[in-house]
Amino acid sequence: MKLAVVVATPEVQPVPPVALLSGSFWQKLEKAAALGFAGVELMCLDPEQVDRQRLVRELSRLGLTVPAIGTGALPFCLGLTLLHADEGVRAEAMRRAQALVEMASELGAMVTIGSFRGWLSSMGRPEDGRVALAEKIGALADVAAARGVRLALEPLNRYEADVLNTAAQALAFLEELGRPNVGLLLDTFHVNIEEPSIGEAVRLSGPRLWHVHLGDSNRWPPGCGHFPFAQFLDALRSVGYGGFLSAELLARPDPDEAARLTYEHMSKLLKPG
Ligand code: LER
Ligand code: MN
Repeated sequence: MKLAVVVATPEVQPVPPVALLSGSFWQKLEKAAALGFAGVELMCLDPEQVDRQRLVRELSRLGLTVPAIGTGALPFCLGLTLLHADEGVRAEAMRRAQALVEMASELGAMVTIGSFRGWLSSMGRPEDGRVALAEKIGALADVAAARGVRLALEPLNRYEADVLNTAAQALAFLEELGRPNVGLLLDTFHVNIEEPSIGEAVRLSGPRLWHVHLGDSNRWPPGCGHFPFAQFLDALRSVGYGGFLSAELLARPDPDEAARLTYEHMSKLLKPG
């Protein structure tokens, strides 16, 4: 397992509260590498506005991987979600997501789908919302598959989503969806709120678990709340999870210190013995 940190690309304004590190985008990459992170998860709005040649050069120079591109800035900054009462918003959300899939294919990254899915309640009857969600994610998955990209669907707590709150619900949705390039992202902050059992959520997800977000019970850096990270890592080891653990948490006490505290706490727990 390797550690990553969520950073926002330069065009993302305002920076979402769960993206870390301060300074210019290029300074954030430098800082991530200097702290010891192996990866950066990019929260991006518009790949056209990112100097992707420079990005690839810098990632290679710093030895950083991009495990995932996050869609969370699309709802946060622009109010764009796959489910929405306004058809224009739904269409623009899909267009943006496809652009992120293209960027992900250049970087060998996944694309995450968390709050970007939107609310069932915005689509009228819940049954209609669910059908629309499956259509949207299915269509995006097909675009992604053609480019060799995987999507990671994230269960979110009940205060942030009215569909797919737990691993079991998301797995049932994946079963219906029938797209092998869609898997799961578990975020410890949401897991702590919704899952009947932390270990069981991981074991249930098993080989469909492709990505992890880190945040303590209060969404502060690991070690600043009461989420049982050691127990969580044991569960991840028991299913042979070898992916990234990506810090997506509140920038407290500040964006640099939050990243440093996360690295310090998690790297100790990951050390063998
Ligand atoms: C939202 O709380 C979250 O965890 C993000 O990963 C969603 O896009
Ligand atoms: Mn998350």
